[in-house]
Amino acid sequence: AASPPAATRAPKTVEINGKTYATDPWFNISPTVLSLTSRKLHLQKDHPVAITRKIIESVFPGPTYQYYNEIDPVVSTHENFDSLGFPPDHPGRARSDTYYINKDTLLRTHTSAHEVELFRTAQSGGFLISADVYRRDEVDRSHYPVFHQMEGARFWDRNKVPNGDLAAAVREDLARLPTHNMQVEDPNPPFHPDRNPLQAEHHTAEEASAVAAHLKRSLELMVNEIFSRAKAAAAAAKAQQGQTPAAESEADSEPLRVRWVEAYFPFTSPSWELEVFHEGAWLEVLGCGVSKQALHAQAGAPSQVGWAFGIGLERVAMLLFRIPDIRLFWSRDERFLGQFRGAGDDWSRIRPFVPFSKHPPCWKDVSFWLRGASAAGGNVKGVAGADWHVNDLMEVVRDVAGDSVEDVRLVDEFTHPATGRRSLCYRINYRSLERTLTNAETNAMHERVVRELAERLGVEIR
Ligand code: FA5
Ligand code: MG
Repeated sequence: AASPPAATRAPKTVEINGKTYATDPWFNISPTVLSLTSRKLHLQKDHPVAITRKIIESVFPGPTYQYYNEIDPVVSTHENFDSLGFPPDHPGRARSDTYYINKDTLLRTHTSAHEVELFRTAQSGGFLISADVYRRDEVDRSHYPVFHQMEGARFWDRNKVPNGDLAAAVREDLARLPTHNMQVEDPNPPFHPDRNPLQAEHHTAEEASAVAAHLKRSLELMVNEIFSRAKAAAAAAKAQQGQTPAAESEADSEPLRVRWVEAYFPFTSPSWELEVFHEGAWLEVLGCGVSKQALHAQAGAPSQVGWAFGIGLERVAMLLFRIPDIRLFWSRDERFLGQFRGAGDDWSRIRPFVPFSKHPPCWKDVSFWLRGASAAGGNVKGVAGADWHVNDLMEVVRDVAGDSVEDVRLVDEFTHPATGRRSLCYRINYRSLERTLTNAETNAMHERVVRELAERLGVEIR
């Protein structure tokens, strides 16, 4: 994995939500990201992430589902990866992808980190966890190093169901769920011996089919609820503008289309992703599956059988509120926050977000030679090398320019014919969502980005 000289800048300890942690050379969390650990957007009244959370919670009611919304983001490597069956060499564990405090302690990359703990303690047979999660990633309008996920799970204890008939108990619970009228495409069988196997040592095909059917219906109902609310919001906005229902576009009256796609996660089998047809393309909104029995066993409850899902709250909120850029969620600008005021208590007041004036972009390029081993090439598309990872560049840009950067793209890659050295050129698009940046300001930011790239990543600017 790439090892930027971040450690040299690392503090000896860091404080996160009132607790102090000792760092070691694995530490790689930028000050910007550290400062976001206290924001907790999913708990802020009237914030679109919090409203989205509450709407989803309403589809998974208590007492069966218990809600956990304040679990600390600092977890062990064991919780985040090992307990879920991630192999030791899984790329997600790399320092280029994950924010580490020290070798054994990190900022959770997903809410699944808490599954085993809650399989042990949640007595009701179900839970929802909403929380901030952290990933080192690219910079664009749908990626941010901090976002929010909701984990959901439902499980049955085969020693406690009537007559010991697990499949019948699950089917009975399924029969109590409402129905919907979405168009659902589900072309694959509930499990497939190679692509999406049944955990044959632990349950029968009949049991897994019942659990899968309960899972799919539950999540379809959730998506249906979100999109019905999105549709109602759009219609209400039109009505307010004095447009009659006759002016409703065709897209608004089409039924919602969703589809189930086979997937792979180390902690579920079989597994699926749910995609929604949105503005002409299929968009992945969640991952899910039948929980691996090893998780229930670790929780001391090997007789549990059930399902789990993980959904990105921003991704759903962007659809529900038509929010075009993920940076907006972090805005403290009244022109953003003010548009949702009151909607947290009364969902009929949800309206599509109206962008405030779009400020002009200003892009600038930076070109540099890679150093050391990666300079010789051998790695693909400027993404990663022995001592180079594109996520390190992304982080430097975010650190310097913060939310004034809209996206960063590789625009050119070149290998010197004589020396074999590799050069990369990235285009950084500076654009604030809140105001027009002055030329002087943009130039100063870009100069600092260039300087810090040279200092922190050791690249040679061209
Ligand atoms: C996971 O994180 C799994 N833990 C999900 C899961 C849970 C599977 C339980 C099975 C059982 P994934 O990395 O695909 O999977 O992320 C899950 C969801 O989070 C995605 O479908 C998407 O909605 C959201 N998501 C992922 N990456 C981002 C991102 N960079 N920005 C915004 N949302 C994201
Ligand atoms: Mg995914």
